[in-house]
Amino acid sequence: MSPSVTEKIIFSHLVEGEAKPGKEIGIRIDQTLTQDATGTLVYLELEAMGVTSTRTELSVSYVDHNTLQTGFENADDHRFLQSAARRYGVYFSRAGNGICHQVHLERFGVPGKTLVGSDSHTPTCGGLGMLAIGAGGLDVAAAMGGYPLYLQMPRVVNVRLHGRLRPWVSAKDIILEVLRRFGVKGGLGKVFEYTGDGVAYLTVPERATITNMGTELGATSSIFPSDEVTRKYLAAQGRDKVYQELTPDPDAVYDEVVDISLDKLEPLIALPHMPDNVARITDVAGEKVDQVFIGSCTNSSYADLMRVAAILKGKLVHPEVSLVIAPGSRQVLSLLASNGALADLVNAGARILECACGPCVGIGQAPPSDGVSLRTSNRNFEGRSGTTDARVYLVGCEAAAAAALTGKITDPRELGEPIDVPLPDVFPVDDRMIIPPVQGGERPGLIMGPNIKPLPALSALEEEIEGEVLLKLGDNITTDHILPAGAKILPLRSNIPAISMHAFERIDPTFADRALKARGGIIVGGENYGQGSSREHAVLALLYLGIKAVVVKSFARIHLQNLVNFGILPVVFVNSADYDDFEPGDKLRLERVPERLRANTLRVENINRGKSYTVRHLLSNRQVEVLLAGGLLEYIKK
Ligand code: MIC
Ligand code: SF4
Repeated sequence: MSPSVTEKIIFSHLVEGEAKPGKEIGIRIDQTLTQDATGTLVYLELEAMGVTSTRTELSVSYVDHNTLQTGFENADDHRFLQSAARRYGVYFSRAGNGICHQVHLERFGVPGKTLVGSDSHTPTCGGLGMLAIGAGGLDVAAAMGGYPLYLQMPRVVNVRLHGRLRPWVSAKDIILEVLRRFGVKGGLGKVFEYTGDGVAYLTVPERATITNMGTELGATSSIFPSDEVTRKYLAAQGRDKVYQELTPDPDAVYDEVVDISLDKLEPLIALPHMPDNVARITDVAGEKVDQVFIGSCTNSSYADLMRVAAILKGKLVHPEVSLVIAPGSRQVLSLLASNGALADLVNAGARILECACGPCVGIGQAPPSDGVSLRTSNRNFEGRSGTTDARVYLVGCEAAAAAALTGKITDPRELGEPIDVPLPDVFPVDDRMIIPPVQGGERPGLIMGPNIKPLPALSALEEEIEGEVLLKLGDNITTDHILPAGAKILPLRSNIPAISMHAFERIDPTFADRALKARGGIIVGGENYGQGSSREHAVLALLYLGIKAVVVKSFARIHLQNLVNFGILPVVFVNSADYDDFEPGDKLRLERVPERLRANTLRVENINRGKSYTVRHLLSNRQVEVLLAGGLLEYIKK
């Protein structure tokens, strides 16, 4: 057998199961990362599991999301996380040091290793030849405690890149092309592995742009080989010691193969409100733009921002455009500051933000009413920017900078002579904003602020589940719909009772009240329910409000696992057309749940219609037992 890169890493980390596509496997995890908005729960969960110190080779806790401190909540969370890092032996990347994925790529990622992170864009480090997977906090906590990460053995899609990108076409256009072909649910159960002669022309940060946004395919991960380009990047980061070459066997067999001719690609753009709604920039050129945001874990690297600076140098941002730039890391910002590019950006009228997620997840810089925002980030879900009726488009840095100057969507090829930004041979490495773990000594306690509340109580799945359909939803419901982010709600991430009151509020502001009055209920939905973020809050809020089951046409990967981890029953219609028979307010009943769950013969009775429907789960036997126990914490205790 001739393995792919993906298989090589899985085979060398396999601790349970058979590596056959679709079957559940358990893999050993070498590294973990958490970020502040999901991380506070991770450390509360570690505490609940009784773990005393991490068993991974390396674990890092980042503060990069909730850095806007409009009250004490986020600052208290940062202090809590710092105390947790000390307690568990975790590296602590302080606020200001940068976005977790960018910093992990620069300072910690290692080819051939496994990484799990409590953020859906963890696959960014796939750009270094790492198998990097996003997961809910509880799975990350379990990995930190030395448990394997369980997942479905993925099918591997080989994306063969041919030739070289033409001037003004960027790595962002490659991933937008993949999204155009596969769509937001086309990656379910798959890893996208990039090969071909075109790979050699892409730098590690460019590869990382592609693997980062592979998340929007619903994929398990995305990965590039580790080659000479990887070696040079690691050497420039002073980390050549961790380099190892990792390429697929020459006759590796893949489950699916697609070809992309890089020399034929054009600048692309994702139209509102889905990342797979991809068009050619020329199709929409001329539309007026109100805001441009350059940043996020997708496009905020050194070369990205250098190109922007070169485009803006000596010019001024269009009078009707607000240009906002957030560098991905302190390393990037420091380079821009020392070589003068920062001055070019500032002089052109850019509004520089700290190195954090910021506008990407609605933390400040909401666009104006009915406005158009052009962003280099990865998600343009409705309302995520903080302005419900804003239209967000996703582009690469060059197109973003072009629009900032012209005030309208502009083909970057109109900018003239191409700009070449070579990566430095040596990056200025300064890790002093990363506090290393202390070896030995006493285990300090956790410092909890008043907004940090205990996890909700978990209980075993009931014999019979009965409840009203509280919401009937369509396809592609995102976790931003289920539990929105944004500057107002994010500070409640450590307070489940308070954050629960915001569940589904953009779809139905009465939802939380109705759920509490009805003492819970059932959610009915369409395809790809729960796509997007890894936030466990999108499950914990429903648990708190008493939701017992979610019946949909299909689930997104991380969200399905989160439902299992907290004991909410996730099932799918066997016959998708049955979905049409359900209405809000219908009373539903599921009987003999444990027995039928184990046999996968569950039925949902719609009492109002006097009819019953077959539904099934997509879980392994282990997941069924986790669910029956009332979630992973209870299962581990058992
Ligand atoms: C996002 O991009 O939606 C986030 C915020 O990074 C989330 C994590 C979170 O909700 O805290 C993600 O992608 O997992
Ligand atoms: Fe942060 Fe946006 Fe990346 Fe999520 S997608 S980690 S919010 S920059």
